[in-house]
Parts: sequence; C-alpha cells; structure tokens
Amino acid sequence: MDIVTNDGDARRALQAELARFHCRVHQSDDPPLFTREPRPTMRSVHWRWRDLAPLLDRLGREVDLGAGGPRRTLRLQNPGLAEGTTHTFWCSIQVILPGEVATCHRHSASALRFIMKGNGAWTTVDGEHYAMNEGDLVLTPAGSWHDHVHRGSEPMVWLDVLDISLMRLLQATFFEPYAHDVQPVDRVPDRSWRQHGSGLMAPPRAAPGPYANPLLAYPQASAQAALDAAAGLPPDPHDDVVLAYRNPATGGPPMTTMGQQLQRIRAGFQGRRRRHTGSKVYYVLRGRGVSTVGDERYDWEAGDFFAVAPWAWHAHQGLEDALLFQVNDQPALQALGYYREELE
Ligand code: GTQ
Ligand code: FE2
Repeated sequence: MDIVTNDGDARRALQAELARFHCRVHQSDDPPLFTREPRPTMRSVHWRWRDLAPLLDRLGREVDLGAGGPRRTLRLQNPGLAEGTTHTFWCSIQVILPGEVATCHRHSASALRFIMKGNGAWTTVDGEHYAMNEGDLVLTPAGSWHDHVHRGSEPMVWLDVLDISLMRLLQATFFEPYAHDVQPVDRVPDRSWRQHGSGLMAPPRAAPGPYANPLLAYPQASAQAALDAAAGLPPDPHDDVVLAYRNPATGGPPMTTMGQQLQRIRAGFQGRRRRHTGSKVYYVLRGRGVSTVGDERYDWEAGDFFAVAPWAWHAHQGLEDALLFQVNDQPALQALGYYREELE
C-alpha cells in the first residue's frame, strides 16, 4: 500500500517537471486507456417521423436558404456526443423548396444523399448531372464540386450523410466555395452511370476517373431490382434480405469511409442478435418493425431513423413488410483493421 502511495506521489512530482518538456507519465487517477470492450460515448437513439415531420415543415417555412454555401438541414444530433449523429458521421435531413438552389462548393468530407420524399431535384457533381428522386442514392466524393437545384413542384427532403466527425478527428478539413451559384454541366451529363451503372459491365478501356469509385448514382429502380432478386434467397438469419451498395470497379463499398445497405424485413421475420464495432444508422422507408438495441426497444415505422452504437447487441423483427436504408462506418473500421463482429 505504502509503495503504491509513494509511487503515486513520485508520479505527481515527476509530472510537474515533465510538463515543461511536453512529456507526462501515467497518473493513478487517469481513466483507463484500454477497456475490456468498447465503451461508446455515442448512444443508440430512435428518431420518430411523427416528431421529425413537423420540425421539417417548420424548417422549410422559417429558415432561409442563404447564398454562399449553407444548406437548410435538420441534423440528427446524438445525445452522447458534442456533435454528430455517430462519432464518425453526421446524418442531416435537407429541405429544399421548388426553385431553390443549394449553391456550389467542395469539401474534403465525403457525402451521400438518399432521397426520402419528393421528386424533381438534380445534383451536379464535378460536371455530372443526376436526378434526385425518391429512393435514389447519389454520391458526392471527397473534394468534388457540387450543387443541387430543385426543378420539381413540391418540397423535397433527402438524407445527407457526411463523414464530418471522422474528417475532423483526422484534422483534414478543407472547404471552398465556388465562384458561381452553380457549375456548368458536361456535354455527357451522366457519364459515370452510362459507363458503370449496370454494375455488370464496363467499357474495357474506360479511363479511370478522379475518384476511387467511378459510379456517382445508384437509382432506386436498380437497387430495388437487385433486392427483389435477393428476396428469392434463403433469409439472412440476422437481416432477412439485405444487399450492400458497392463500387463496381472494386466490388467493395462505394466510399472509403461509409457503407450503405438496402434491407427488406418481412412480416413475421425474427432476426438473431449480433454486435460489431462501428456505428450505423437506419432509415425506414416503409413498413413496421421492432429492433432491440442494447437495453432499448425501438418500435419503428416509415420515416423513422435509429442509430446503433458500437458493440451494442441488436436484433430486428418485422411486423409489416419493411424496407430500410442503412449507413455505417464499417469501411473505415475494416480499412484500419478495427472491425470485429459477434453473431448469435
Ligand atoms: O448538400 O452539400 O447536410 O455541404 C452538410 C454539408 C449537406 C451539401 C449537408 C453540406 C451539404
Ligand atoms: Fe456540401
């Protein structure tokens, strides 16, 4: 006991000296660096559409879409974090009204948009021009110029997911406004889709583009057709029917930091539990179900979101034929060698 106390005194005394050389030693009251398993500060959360819908209406009426790069978004804020939906990425719901322009800029954060409600907006990404209609996934690779215009007649909402927290942790933040509101559109406005959109074939001598993933758009109809085909397989014991969006050039995830999945959970399905490192957020497109996440039970329905914290046991149950979109940070964990999973 004495030795420990003396050692504690010695360590404290040493600390005072070491500080001026920008060094330190471990102190007995320092929190442990290594825990037996992850102790996330991020919390699992459920956001209900019945709460979000009126907030989005208000946002559309009360918040201006100013010039110079800002966006009109409702951020899903994790109560366990100072900022962000999970500790690696941000989910925001962007509201855009007919005729509006979300002006052009570029940043080092990678982004994706999944269209929740409405039709008729278009995004331009480094000169390529893609429709944004319900159920479409469009990518904004790190560093690409992008602007969005709404040419439809009704307000639209889409989900923006950006790897902002990871980028900020890595202190790799860059942002640059464009000199004009929008950028010019290329003569072939949808080259990436024409070359790689089938996912099955590609021009044998396609010149590599500037990004790791040559494909910028994943339209709803193609994703749905793939999922319909997968529904003829035996159900996945944890996820029923699930497919991951992929980079057609590598077969890997569409982005280096974030993965996306589309999942069908049929009525009566009862999934087994699993847990893994990394965080994920689900958006419910349709149907109804129950997910148990840690000690929580989320009764979800169309329009809801829920976040799953790292290493939380979770399982899904289908009540009415359900379709869910998922974003996760698994590619980042896998690239760094930190992905771990337990299946029941
Ligand atoms: O649409 O470019 O939700 O730059 C956050 C940052 C959307 C966008 C967000 C952004 C955007
Ligand atoms: Fe942006």
